[in-house]
Amino acid sequence: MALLLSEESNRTRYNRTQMDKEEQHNSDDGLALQEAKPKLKRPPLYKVLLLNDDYTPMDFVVLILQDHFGMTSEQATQVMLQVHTRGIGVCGIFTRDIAETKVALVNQFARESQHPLKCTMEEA
Ligand code: TYC
Repeated sequence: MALLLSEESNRTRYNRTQMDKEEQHNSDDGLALQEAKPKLKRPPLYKVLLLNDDYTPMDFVVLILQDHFGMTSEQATQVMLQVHTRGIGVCGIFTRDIAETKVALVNQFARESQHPLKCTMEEA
């Protein structure tokens, strides 16, 4: 009886050892693995702004808002008047490269047309 018990317990121990080995083989050798987080982030956005001045003709500003920012003449007139009365206004919100390009094109067109109109950008 003692022998029987002892044999059983040896077999139990053997099985446990085998299971441990398999488990170790199939797992991570003790390294803690963390699942990778999905790492897509939305790009930062920038407001493109127009600044008021005393000399640029209202029609010229309206034209810029239509041609560079896709506004109707009604929308463009509203934004132009907002800039005219408040000093500054938002033309649109874009990713950085697009905002930089719009600022550069608007300022270039204003300069070539000899108007002091200034366009700038800031993080939204
Ligand atoms: N203040 C200008 C004027 O009275 C008009 C104007 C509007 C100029 C908007 C710049 O971003 C501007 N002629």
